[in-house]
Order: sequence, then C-alpha cells, then structure tokens
Amino acid sequence: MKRGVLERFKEYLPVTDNTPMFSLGEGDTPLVKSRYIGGEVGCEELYFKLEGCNPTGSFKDRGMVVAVAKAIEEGGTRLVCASTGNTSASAAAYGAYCGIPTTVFVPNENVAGGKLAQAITYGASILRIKGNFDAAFRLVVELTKKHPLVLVNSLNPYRLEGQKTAAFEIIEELESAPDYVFIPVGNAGNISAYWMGFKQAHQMEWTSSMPKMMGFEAEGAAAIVKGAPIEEPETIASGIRVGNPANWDKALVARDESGGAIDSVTDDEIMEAYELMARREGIFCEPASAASVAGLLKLSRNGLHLNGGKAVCIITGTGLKDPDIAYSLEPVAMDEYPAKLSAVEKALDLA
Ligand code: AN7
Repeated sequence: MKRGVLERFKEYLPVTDNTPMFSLGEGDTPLVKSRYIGGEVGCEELYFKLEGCNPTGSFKDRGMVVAVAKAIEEGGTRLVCASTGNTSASAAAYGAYCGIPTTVFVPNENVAGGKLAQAITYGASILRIKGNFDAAFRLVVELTKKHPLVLVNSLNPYRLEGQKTAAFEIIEELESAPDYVFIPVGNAGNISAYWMGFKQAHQMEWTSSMPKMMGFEAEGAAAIVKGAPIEEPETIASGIRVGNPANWDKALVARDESGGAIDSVTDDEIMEAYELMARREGIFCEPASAASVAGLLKLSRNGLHLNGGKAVCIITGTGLKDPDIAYSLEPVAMDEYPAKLSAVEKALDLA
C-alpha cells in the first residue's frame, strides 16, 4: 500500500504527534523516461514526472494533504480556496475525506470541465466569481483575514511543504538531482516548492548538486517575465491563467539561486507540446502541464544544449481534466460503420 505524503515524508514535514495521518494515495508518482522528445532536444536522459497520477489528477494533492492535516490539527473547521480548477478539485476531495466543509471560488469562465465536475461531485460549495482567478484570489484572501476560515491556496505554507516532496522523489529515483527542471508557472507556488525541496535535500546531503529551475508562464499571462501584473491574462492553458502570481518573490528566488530562468511560451507552442506528448510519448497531459515541455523545446531551438545532462519536465496534471482541448485538435476521422465484419474490413483496406 502506498504510504502517502504525510507518512512517507513525516520527518521532513511539519508533522507533530498531534497531526492526523491520512492519505488518499498521493505522491510516489512515476518518473517516465522520454522516448522521443529527449532525442529531439539532444538530451539522453529526459524524464517526465507524472503528477497527473495523483488521486485528483494533479500535483495539488501533495500540498493539500499537508494543508488539510494541519488545518485539523489547528482546529480549523472550514476550508476555502480560489482556483483555476485543480486546487478546488483537490481541496474538495480532501475536505470530503476528512468531513470538513469546503468552499471553492472559481472564475465564472475558463475552468476546465473535468475540474469543475470534480468539485461538484466531491460535494464542495462552489462560488463562481464574476471575474478571473486573480479577482477570486483577492476575494478569498480578504475573506480569510476577516473570518475564521482555512485558506488552502499556496499562500498556506503547508501547501508548499507538501509539494516539495516531489523533489525528494526525483532525487531518490535518479540518485542525484537532475541538471534541469522544467516546470509550468501559474501562481508560482510549485516552482517555489520544488526549489525548497531541492535545497533541503542538498542540506541533508541526499544530493551534491542542485538543478537549474526553468519556469514557464503562458505568454498571455506572463507577469513575471514582463515584470508587471497582467489585468486580463489570456491563454488556452486555463490552469496557469494567472495575472498576478501570489508567490512571485519566491519564484524569483528559485530562479536566481538555482541559476535558472523564467520564460514564456505561446499557446501555439503549448499545443504543439500537448500533441507531441500524447502522440510521441503516450502521455496525455493538460495544456498547463505541456507548458513545461513547450519551454524545453523552445530553449532547445534557441540553442540550449542539454548534452550529457539530465532533465525532468514536471507534468502537473492529466489531460482528462480538459477534454474540450482534445476536441479542438485537427479533427480525426470518426466515421460510423454497421457492426459487420465486411464493413470494417473494407474501412481498414483488409477486404
Ligand atoms: C496543471 O488550481 O493555480 O505555479 O488554482 O493546475 O503552483 O500555480 C493551478 C495551477 C501548473 C501552476 N499546472 O502551478 C489552481 C492553480 C497545472 C495547474 C499550475 C497549475 P503554480
């Protein structure tokens, strides 16, 4: 049985004797070796960390299990978050498991169908805010300052504590840190959490080296790259449609301390990577996750050499979250046939 993030990493997390220990099966996600893209970018050891294999289909579960456990320990009785979708799905699931009422604030547009379906089915209260993620986020921050509600967005330090464990798993599996980590950036919590994890692992001497953190925003939502918040962020990658990242400062620290970069990728580059991941790697990821791969492809085209190095792309969420995007690809033939051998033989040129 999987031990889960709390049990497996308790010595490295703010877990006390009073922290309830539970798990929905988060963590221990696969690190899969690239079959195609690695060769294209001249990197023999390129891996994909499949965070879509977490219980609600995204990396958020690693942080949520710690945030919810600490909320219970500290006497919290109601969870709230703002979300582009994945945080709300995760909060709703752990809230349901622990029997804690959960309220999620989502933008009234641009939330992927699968994510909303999760929040509905797990039984969260859902407030659709007339505005974008940033407006919903400002609102919950204000609300939680005034009322005794537990904020489970990545401003909650326990979220980052939990999410850092993915860095531990990567080091464990590769037996050292990779040279590069490519990762999507939305509210910038995850890049900050990974860097925290790599630094802690380095201090504990699990690795003698640390990776360069390569973060990628969507071009229409690239506040950090542009150096100013974006009022109306736009991108097909709804998960990272964030105009004013809450963990901006921490992301800059991750970039600068690691000697990495934060750059942007266009929606076309994201969609190219999304399709390549599915068709050449067998990995169905959501567009926000494809931003990491799009970033790798972009930097490689611009002359970044990964020869002899090890790189990991963080695949933050599963493609099943957002089937509408799959349907938006170049249509494939899906004709109907009678349920007859002769008819399908003819269709397959086997007659
Ligand atoms: C698939 O769910 O912000 O930079 O509210 O869903 O830590 O925000 C999700 C973000 C990357 C960006 N990949 O991570 C939310 C939310 C996927 C995501 C990110 C998100 P952060």
